[in-house]
Amino acid sequence: MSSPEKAYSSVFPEASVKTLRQIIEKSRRAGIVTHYDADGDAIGSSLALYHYLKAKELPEIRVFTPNPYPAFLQWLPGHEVVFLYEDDKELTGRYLSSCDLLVFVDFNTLPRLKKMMSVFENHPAFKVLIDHHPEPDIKANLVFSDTRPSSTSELIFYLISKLGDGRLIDKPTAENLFTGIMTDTGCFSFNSSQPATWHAVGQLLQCGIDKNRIFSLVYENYSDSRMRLMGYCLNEKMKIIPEYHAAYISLTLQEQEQFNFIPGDSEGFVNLPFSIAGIQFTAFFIEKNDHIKISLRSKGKIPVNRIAKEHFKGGGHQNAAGGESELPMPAAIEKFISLLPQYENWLQ
Ligand SMILES: [Mn+2]
Repeated sequence: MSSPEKAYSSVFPEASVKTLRQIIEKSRRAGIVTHYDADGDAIGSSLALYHYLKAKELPEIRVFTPNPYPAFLQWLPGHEVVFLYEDDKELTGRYLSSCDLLVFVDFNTLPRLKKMMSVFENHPAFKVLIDHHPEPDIKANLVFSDTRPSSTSELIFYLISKLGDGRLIDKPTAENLFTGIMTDTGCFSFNSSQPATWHAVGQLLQCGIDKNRIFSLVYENYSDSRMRLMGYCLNEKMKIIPEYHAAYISLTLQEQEQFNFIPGDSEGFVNLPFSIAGIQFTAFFIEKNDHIKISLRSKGKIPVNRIAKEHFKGGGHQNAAGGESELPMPAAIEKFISLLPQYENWLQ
């Protein structure tokens, strides 16, 4: 049996790990940056890294997201140090401009930061990218990227171990890493077939985390209006296209208002139709102020990242991707439906 610890050894060349160790030692001011509409893995991996760099006594460290993130993540240890770029562009811009170390976490291309990306144009800091999305195109001094790990959190667990600092993973760090792995695998229902993922989880449990409490804080913490919105989506908005094994749900601004929508309320909705026998391809359309945000999911070989990239200005993983459209809702849905015949042969 091969050791799970060796699973991603190709991601962590000795020379890169050594360079990172030296950089962490000499950096004075670090900025940890994650993507727009941050999810559990984005925040969990960023905050785990924050705790780790603190333990390494790096003098000043801050975490940044472009916009607000869901309430069900606002208990994660350290969440109070997360700065929202949208809240104070000048202050966050000033801090980030003076960083000597920037770590980009859980995204593969700068446009995922939306307007915040302008801060990083020609930025002189030492840049590190830690991510699990395919084909990263961010120019960084060090890139730790691989699509095999379940999550960026899992990758960070192994990176800290590689740096020889496994003992610095304390309970707050472990709670963040566990949350990232749990949410990016849909509670271990997908992207979690590798022993390395479970090895990491086993090690995190040994740090004294309360798995049931974390589950409850993330998944049993919604408002009643969110549950009613889910019921409405399933009963009135879910459409099934049996000949293409596809299903989609759409939500307008007016419907969001009707159910007192707050960020995070539609989390996981895109996966709901997979409970139906035979569904292999799902989409979720949600109206924002000036565009429609589209989430795509698939089973098997259907490359939703390619569809997102080619038709909806987005990208992601083979089975989980996102994009957007400037079209009105009915036209965006129609465009999605018109693409389905192309993928008929990819169905299982
Ligand atoms: Mn992720």
